[in-house]
Amino acid sequence: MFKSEYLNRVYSQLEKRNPQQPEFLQAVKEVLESLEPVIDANPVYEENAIIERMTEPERMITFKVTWIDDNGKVNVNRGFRVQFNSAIGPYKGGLRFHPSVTASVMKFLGFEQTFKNSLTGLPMGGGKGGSDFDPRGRSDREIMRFCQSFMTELSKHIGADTDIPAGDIGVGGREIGYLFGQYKRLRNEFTGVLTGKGLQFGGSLIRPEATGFGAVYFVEELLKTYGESIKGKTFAVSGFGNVAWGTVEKVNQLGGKVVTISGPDGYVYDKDGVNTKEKIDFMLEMRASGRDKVKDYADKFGVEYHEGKRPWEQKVDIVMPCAIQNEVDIEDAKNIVANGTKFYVEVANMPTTAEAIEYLKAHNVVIAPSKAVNAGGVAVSGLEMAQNSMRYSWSAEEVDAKLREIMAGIYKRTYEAAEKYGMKGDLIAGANIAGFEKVSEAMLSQGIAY
Ligand code: 2IT
Repeated sequence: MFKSEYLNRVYSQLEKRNPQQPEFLQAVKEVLESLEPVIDANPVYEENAIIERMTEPERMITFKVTWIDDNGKVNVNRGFRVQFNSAIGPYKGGLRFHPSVTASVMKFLGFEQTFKNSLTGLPMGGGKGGSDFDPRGRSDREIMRFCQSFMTELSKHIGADTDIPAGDIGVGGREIGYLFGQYKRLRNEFTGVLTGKGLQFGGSLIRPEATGFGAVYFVEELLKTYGESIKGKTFAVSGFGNVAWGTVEKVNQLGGKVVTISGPDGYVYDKDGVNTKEKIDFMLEMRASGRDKVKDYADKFGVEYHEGKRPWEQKVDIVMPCAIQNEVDIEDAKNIVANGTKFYVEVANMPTTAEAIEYLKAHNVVIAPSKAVNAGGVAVSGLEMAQNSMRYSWSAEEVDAKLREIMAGIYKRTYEAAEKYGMKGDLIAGANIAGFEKVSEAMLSQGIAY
């Protein structure tokens, strides 16, 4: 499967050891494919079992979360925290509350987070966590009780210099507030143990926007390489959560037009663009309502609604999946190619099936991988940690300028790493290689520990 004997050996061992973990294996395989030339050129990695070590989390915590709903019923969920790699800094990564959360999903996200955080240039290791708890339709009080129970266990494993969780799907400012409150109550300690906090208690300006803004800054850099710009381009976006919202906002600011957003129920096609304050704010209202139906947008603004469909059938210049893993499959990839789309920009974590990636690549679509594109979110989390350590806060302009510079740096590192190994323009390979180099060098310097 791989040309390298070493990688074949490691990967088949990994398959044996993780038989029920398709998402984790998918994420690892994609990275190992990119690393072949690096591994071949540097025997030191095999000599030190670097790939074996990088594909095994340092620690994987699974715990029970019991909580009482508004009807007095006792509920049981499963909580996770994966502390994947601490070579370059304390574990850092989001918490996801979604029914699709499994050990496999947590491990794929934690594995990718390690590379992503490395790419930001900031000193953060990789971690991820969450629960199979489904927040949909739950009252505010139920969310609070769940968060308090979840943190009661999680608090034993995290800390401002150990492991710093943040949000992800199903975990926004409200949830981070409840989690922070419970941590403080348990420890009697006011520290920057979580990021994505409210502005009143140590949060950073621009953190809610950061993932989407960063993704669009990345697109800006990418388009420069091809002598193009965002102005006048049309975009298909999926999702309507925090990431899609920031993306839509920034595309508008830079003169592009987003014509789709989507939910679990289907997608809307807004030919004029999701381009007024009212429309953009409505994305937040839809999330707050907990209904999880993008049909509400179509009803309110009188635009096309495609029930049960995904936006990738629409002809646009740039495609940006912003929802969840494996949301773009081979059929979608065929649509994207048939529509003549030239730029495919992953924003959600691993939104593309392996088969779809292969098809897009074979048809010369430019692919920007999520671990580079969406790194602006965790990068501004890193800036939030820096501000907390200084007991200080930067203005929105300062944070935004730093974010823009960080994204330009990520693009440059990604582009140059691919070029260095003879794969110019292959940003998937570039991101994986650039992320890998820093982490593996740190591991080598620290001896055989983890
Ligand atoms: O996937 C991600 O990078 C996040 N959910 C953000 C993580 C963070 O620590 O801000």
